[in-house]
Parts: sequence; C-alpha cells; structure tokens
Amino acid sequence: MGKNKKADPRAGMDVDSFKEDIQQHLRYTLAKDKYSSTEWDNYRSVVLSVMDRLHDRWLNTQQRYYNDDEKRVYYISMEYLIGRLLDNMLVNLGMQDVAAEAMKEVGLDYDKVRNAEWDAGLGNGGLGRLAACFLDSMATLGIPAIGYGIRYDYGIFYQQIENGYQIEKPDLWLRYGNPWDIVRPKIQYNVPFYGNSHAYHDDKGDLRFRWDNTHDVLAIAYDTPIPGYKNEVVNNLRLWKASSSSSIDLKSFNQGQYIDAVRDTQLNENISRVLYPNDKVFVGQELRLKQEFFLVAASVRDILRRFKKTNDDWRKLPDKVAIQCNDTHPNLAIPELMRILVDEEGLNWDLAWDITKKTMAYTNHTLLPEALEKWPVSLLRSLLPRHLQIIYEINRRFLNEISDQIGDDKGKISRLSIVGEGEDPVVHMASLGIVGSHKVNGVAELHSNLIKKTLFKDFYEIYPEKFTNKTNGITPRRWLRQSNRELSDLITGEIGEDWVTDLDQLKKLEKFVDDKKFMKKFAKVKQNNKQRMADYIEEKRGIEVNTQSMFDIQIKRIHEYKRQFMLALYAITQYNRIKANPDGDYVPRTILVAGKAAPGYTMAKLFIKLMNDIGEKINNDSDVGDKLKFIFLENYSVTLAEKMIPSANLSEQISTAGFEASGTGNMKFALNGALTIGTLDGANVEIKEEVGDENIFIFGNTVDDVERLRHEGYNPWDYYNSNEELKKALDQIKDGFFNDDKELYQPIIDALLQKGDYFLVLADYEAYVKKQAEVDELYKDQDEWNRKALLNTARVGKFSSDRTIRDYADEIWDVEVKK
Ligand code: IMP
Ligand code: B1N
Repeated sequence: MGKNKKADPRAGMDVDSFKEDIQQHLRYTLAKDKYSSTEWDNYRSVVLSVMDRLHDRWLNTQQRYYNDDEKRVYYISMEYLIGRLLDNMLVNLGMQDVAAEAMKEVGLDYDKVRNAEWDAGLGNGGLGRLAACFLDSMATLGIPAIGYGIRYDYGIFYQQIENGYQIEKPDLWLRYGNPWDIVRPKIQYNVPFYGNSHAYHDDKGDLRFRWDNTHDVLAIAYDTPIPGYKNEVVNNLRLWKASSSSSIDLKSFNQGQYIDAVRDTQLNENISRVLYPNDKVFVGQELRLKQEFFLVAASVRDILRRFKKTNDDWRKLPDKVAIQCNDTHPNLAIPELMRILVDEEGLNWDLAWDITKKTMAYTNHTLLPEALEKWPVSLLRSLLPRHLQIIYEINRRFLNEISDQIGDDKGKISRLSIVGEGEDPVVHMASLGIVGSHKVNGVAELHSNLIKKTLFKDFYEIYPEKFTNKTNGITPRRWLRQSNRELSDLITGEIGEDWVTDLDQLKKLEKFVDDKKFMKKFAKVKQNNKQRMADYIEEKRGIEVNTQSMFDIQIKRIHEYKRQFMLALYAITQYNRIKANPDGDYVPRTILVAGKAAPGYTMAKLFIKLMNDIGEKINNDSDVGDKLKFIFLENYSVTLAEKMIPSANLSEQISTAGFEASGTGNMKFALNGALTIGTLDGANVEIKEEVGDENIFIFGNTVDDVERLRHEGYNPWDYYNSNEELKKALDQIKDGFFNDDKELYQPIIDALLQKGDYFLVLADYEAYVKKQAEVDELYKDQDEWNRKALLNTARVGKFSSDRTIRDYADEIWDVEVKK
C-alpha cells in the first residue's frame, strides 16, 4: 500500500489519515462530539476507520476471484468462535502501531477502545474456534474461501458464578449492533420447510419430483471481512439471519388472523435466535434440525449461484467448488445438492451423485457416541420430506453397490445402513457424510486412526481411500502475535518476523537456550504476563496471588472426559499434605480453572460447584497461604483465553486417552512457552513427538491400556482402597468437608465408585500425582524449566493452522496455495 494518502483519508495507512478518519466518523457517521461520545462510540469510530481500510482490499479480492475463475473453498460450520476482532484486523492489516499512535493522538485509550468490544461467541469450544482459525489461515494463504454460518442473536451464554454455581445469562452480543458486519438485504434466499414431495412425469415422460406446499423462511446475508496477514487478501465470512418471508396479504385476514400471522413471522426468526450450548451432546430438537437445514440450504444456493455466473456445465462443479462440512451438522448439504441437481436442474441420478461426492468432504471431531447426530425419520418426513426420500435412495443404492462385498452379513448391513430399522428409525448423519463425500478426516493422528479402527471400521473397509488425517492447528496471528505481544516482539527481535506466516521458523529459537541474556528476557516476558493475569484475578476475585508461584492452568469446556475432577483431586491432595506438614518444602502453585458446562449437564455443573467449594477452603486457609491457590474464573471465552494462556507455566491436558479428538488449547499453551502435563491423547501425542519426551510430562493409561483395563474388568474400588491420599480426598468430598450439605456431592462419588468410573479418574490418579511431583521438582530449577519452555515454543511450528490448511488444500480440496 502506498503511504500517506492524505487526499484519501479513508484508505491511508499512516497515522494522520487514520486519525482524521476516526474523527470524521465520530462526527459525520455517528453524530457525536467530545461531550457526547461514549466508549462504544469511540470504539465504533475506530472500527469504521479500520473497515474503510478493508473495503478496497475486500472488493478487489472478490473481483479477482471472479476474474481468475479460481476453484473456491466453502467451509460450512454451525459455529464460529471468533472472539474480538479489533486487534486481529489491525494486526493482519499491519497497522496496529499506526492505529495505536493515531488513537493516542486523538486522546483515545487503546485498552479502553479494545475493551468496548464484546466477544463474538458463536461457538461452544474447540470446534468453533478451529473454524475461526481456519478462516484466518485460508485468507493468509490466499485461498478463495468463504465461510458460511448462522448469525445467532445470542451466542454462547454468559457464565456467572453465584454461590459457586454456574448461572447462564443470555449473551446479548448484538445489543449495540455489530460494526464488523454488513447486511446484504438483497442477498436472500427462501429456505423451504415442511410441505410434500410430489411425483410427476415431465414432458419426456420421465418420473420427476417436486417439493411444494412448503413453508418458507428467508435467509439474509451478513458479511464480515476476513483479512489475510499483510497480503492484501480479504475473504468473506457470510452468516445467515432468518427472517419472515411471506408478506402478509391483509385483505384475507380478519383481526385475529392478522395478529397470528404477524406473530408467526416472529416464529420464523427464531431459527437464527440462539446457538445450542451443548458441546458434544446431540439433543435432537426440531429447532436444531431447522437451523442446520437453514444454514445448508442458503449456503448451497449461494454457492451454486456463484458457480453459475461463470459456468454452465454441472460436471465442472467439483473443479470449481470444494465444500467442507465442519462435523456432521452441515451434512444435509449432501441431499440438498442432490435435490437441486436432480429435481431442479434435471440431471440424472448417477451424474448428480458423482458430482456431489466429488464436491463434498466431511470432518469428524469426536468419537463420543452421545454426540453423533441421528435424526428421527419421522421428524425428517415432516420437515424435509423430499430430503428423506433422497436419503433413502442414497442408502438403497449404497447397500446395493456394496452387496457383493459384504454378502448377507446382516449385522454389517445394519451397521452400514444410513437409515436404521425398527419402530422409530433414524438417519445417521455421519454415515451419510461418509457415503456422500470423497474425503472424511479426523483431526489428529491418533483420532484418525481410532476412527478407522472403531467408529467407522465397516466404512473404512469399504472405502479405505476416503479416510485421511488432518491434524488441527491454531493461527499464530491471534495466538502469539496478537495475544502475547511481548513474546512476539522478543522473537521478532531475534529471528525476524517471518515466523508469523511460517511458524517452523521458530526452530531458530532453539539456539538461544544457552544464551543467558536471551533466556533472562524470555523469563521476564512470562513474568510480566503472569503479573497481568494476577492483576486480573485481584480485580475480579479479590484474591492476591504470588506471581512467583507456578501458574497451572486448565481451561476448556467442563466435561467428565476432560477430567477437571482429577485436577481437583490433585489440589485436595496437595492441600492435605500442606495441612499435615505446614512447614514442608512446597513449590507454590496457583491453579487456575475456567470453562463452561452445558446448561443441561448436571454432573459438569456440579463439578463447577465443587471446584468453587474447594477453592473457598484452600484459598482461605492461613496454613496454606501462597503455597497453593485454586481459583475458578468465570465466563471462559476467547478473550479470557488470550489473557490466561500467555501467563501459564503448566498446561493441563489430562483427558482419558482416546476421548479428546485433538485439542487445540494444548497447542496454544505450548506455543506460548508452557510445559504440558498430559495423557497420550489427541494432539498431545504429536506435541510430544515435536517437543521431545524430555520437554513434556506424559502420564497415565494409554488408549491400549484403557481398552485392556475395561476388558479385564476395571474396578475403581481397588484404587480407592490401595491409595491413602486418594481415599482421603474422596472421603472428604463425600463427608461434607467442602460443603455442609453431605448429600451434595454424592452423585460424583457414585459415578466414580458405584457406577464404575467410566473415565478412569481413579486409575490415573496415582500416576498423575507422581507426575505433578516431577513438575514441582523441575520448577525448582527455573533455568532448566525456562529452557524446556523455550524448546516448547521453538518446536511447535507444526501446529500452525497454516500447515493444517495447506494439507486440506493439497489433499482434500485440490486448490493451489500461493507462496
Ligand atoms: P459474491 O457473493 O461472491 O458474488 O460476491 C460479490 C463480489 O464479487 C463483489 O465484490 C463483486 O464486486 C465481485 N463480483 C461479482 N461478480 C463479479 C464478476 O462478474 N466479475 C468480477 N467480480 C465480480
Ligand atoms: O473439536 C475440536 C477438537 O480439538 C476437540 O478435541 C473436540 O472435542 C472438538 C457437537 C462438538 N468435537 N465435537 C465437538 C461441538 C459441538 C457440537 O454440537 C460436537 N467439538 C469437538 C476441533 O477439532
């Protein structure tokens, strides 16, 4: 970009132009002056000025994609966990310092401006954040990509802690509007629901189907610019909002009907009202199915409209379009594409099916059976009658095609059938995804292998070539350059800034492990980040923490398989040791936990209460002092993650082996110089490979051990009875040591002792506590600790989402990546 475009302040990348633009917007867009402007107005005028600098690039990029007629990538996801955008936009435009200076010169405080932004929390956790990282990487790699999703009025709930319990508050993120998106009122599609599927004969006498008498809802496009990192590319995130479609014909209504009709328009708008807050539980509600089809129908229409602008041969669709489904949630795109090609465009089935399979790909993110989507046939029959027919036909042809291979093995046929049998049969969305796609991927090596061996074994035997791995990644722009500015500057000072788009460059840091001066600076950066975190804790919780203590952090959704409870048991054990011997030599620790529980997940919510009770006890005990703190921070979010991760010394990744598909928080911590304590699960396995065995704390049962234990008949009582400290901790929970209500935590105790401890907490406890002692030992030697911390930062370049996206581009989408 040319410098100093004084004449065109809206595009100028210099301080003066930016300054001028902020002031212009405050006055002429927002009609505010220094007397009336609020923090929100200031923030908005800064955002408007940033948007001005994005618009040329955005339009130019989109035009170029058309002119070059490049293959497009469409990422369809029910979730985008974006967080705040101001810093991200400024960093990627390469004008963070310019903007900071401009703000200063017009008397604005950057921190205040930044804090006026509300997180866009349109996702539950890892899956949604992955989608957001992918958008950043696709733009940075110059891939002609569009993200499609839903513009929920309410994102993930705001978590408050009251009396130790989680309280869910609606997330009114759009209360003052969203300055980053632009409504496209003319880009709207009718999304049909209900009605009937009619068979008829066309002019040529061929049997055709028509879906009519539908009840339509409008999908309206809202676009958010997604800039690549300093490359002039701006891609698009298009989120759909539901709106009423039919205009009301006044003449035909009496008073009551009129009110009803207007009220019904409200019902339509409910489709995009709220994000389902369930992480990995399929609830099977009609509204959710409507959301999924709403997303898919509008997006596929938009994709095909764009294709048709420059192409007239449907056989070219797979050469011009790659559609990636983020889990099974958008898998109705498969029958929807078939319906359009066959019913509306008149293609024969075989050709349409070939095109559909080559266009579609599906990512699996979990093995948990309760997460797998299975829609009742009865519900599909009423909501999407034509799609149900198409699914039946896909299934019939599929079973036919493989009948030679599998013979009449009834068990196998029923396991492979997309539609189940019986009273109330269901459609298996994962099976539909496998049959209707050319590639199916898992999200870490271990997970992808497990898919082939367990969940999708039968399908793998039939289509081995479809299955592939794409290990997750995180964007280094947000998760280092932006959220850890000090470390980022230190690194850039030594090795230049290429690492921002080529994370393997961090390997160059390895040579500094013996450089005392550098290591001192590296340690100081961590110390400063810890201080900032401590200030936050003091402000929010009124607890003073020792910034020399080890910051030991577990942040993620609260789930039994993630075993926050095991960390709690460790804290209790450590507390008991301190109480028994207050003068012992302890390595001071500050344990920080944060995360949301699904509102309907009683056990997870009880864990939150227990952790808060444990914190109360530990944090207020004068024998303990700063030897141990246990603090639960409320409302975990992208913004809170950005504060916590840079401050961590120790990263807790302690899921039961085989349950965490990948994890991405693990990558963020390692990149920011925290050591991991973890099981051999998900991407931990690959982190270990990268950083080296001596730079990570691995413990506990492996996937094979877990299988063996279960096979042999795992008995948690054996562990309870043979470990004094474990027994004591569990008894304390049971006997009201942390809460006067002795009944309160009985369900937790029951799950562990009476109901078999499905997630093997007791089986891993001892190894975990021993490993924590090793962690303490190492922490005593700060030089050694920091050495390992640096090696973590230096060696996790693999986990850049740029690498992940390159792999998708090469092996699934077949699109070129520039650079
Ligand atoms: P769409 O939703 O991808 O069609 O996005 C429209 C964007 O693409 C706008 O920025 C247009 O300027 C650009 N665009 C649309 N049609 C064309 C074309 O035929 N040639 C070049 N650019 C186009
Ligand atoms: O997806 C992440 C992984 O890193 C995590 O290991 C994995 O747990 C997470 C249904 C999910 N799997 N499944 C979901 C979310 C919402 C929902 O309605 C399932 N999330 C994951 C990224 O690959």
